[in-house]
Amino acid sequence: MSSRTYVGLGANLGGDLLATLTQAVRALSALPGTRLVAVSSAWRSAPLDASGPDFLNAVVGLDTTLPPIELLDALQAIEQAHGRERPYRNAPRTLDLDLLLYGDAVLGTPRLTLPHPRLGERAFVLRPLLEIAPELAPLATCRGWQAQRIERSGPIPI
Ligand code: A4P
Ligand code: MG
Repeated sequence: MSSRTYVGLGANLGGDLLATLTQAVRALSALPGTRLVAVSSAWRSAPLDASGPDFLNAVVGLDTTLPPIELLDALQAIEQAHGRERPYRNAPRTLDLDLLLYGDAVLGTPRLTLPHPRLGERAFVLRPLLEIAPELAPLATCRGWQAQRIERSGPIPI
């Protein structure tokens, strides 16, 4: 049985951010037991609680038979393949992949928290997520997110 999951993508280092997101979406859709069901636009956003240049963010919807931890392993492998370094928390990054939702799973383990703990307060997650899944609007728990600077940049050419 497969589960509907949503993955957030973000990049703010390494040149062609749109190419990075596009390659990451292709890598996600090629995962075993996984089907790409929705891709948001790319959105340009100011760094939130982070430094460096503007981010390009997106969200994809996937149907997958991979269990949550195996999906997280796969996300981290794709990050590594894009040269992700982790000098400190919220450091600028070539590619960040966050597991936002996995079906209706609720999990609080050291390696994986579901839903993603900061999902409901960040425009760079909520704008692309609600673009492809407007029925998830009740997840926007903090009203301040609407004031965060973000603009639609264009489609992801997958
Ligand atoms: N982890 C626990 N739960 C999850 C989950 N649901 N999805 C653990 C992914 N990972 C999860 O993540 C640290 C650890 O979180 C992982 O080893 C995993 O076991 P990380 O990706 O190594 O580090 P990070 O990204 O620096 O930290 P974190 O907490 O993921 O930060 P966020 O919340 O991802 O924020 N501003 C804009 N405009 N756009 C952005 O994309 N991103 C961040 C990062 C900050 N500001 C931003 C953006
Ligand atoms: Mg992360």
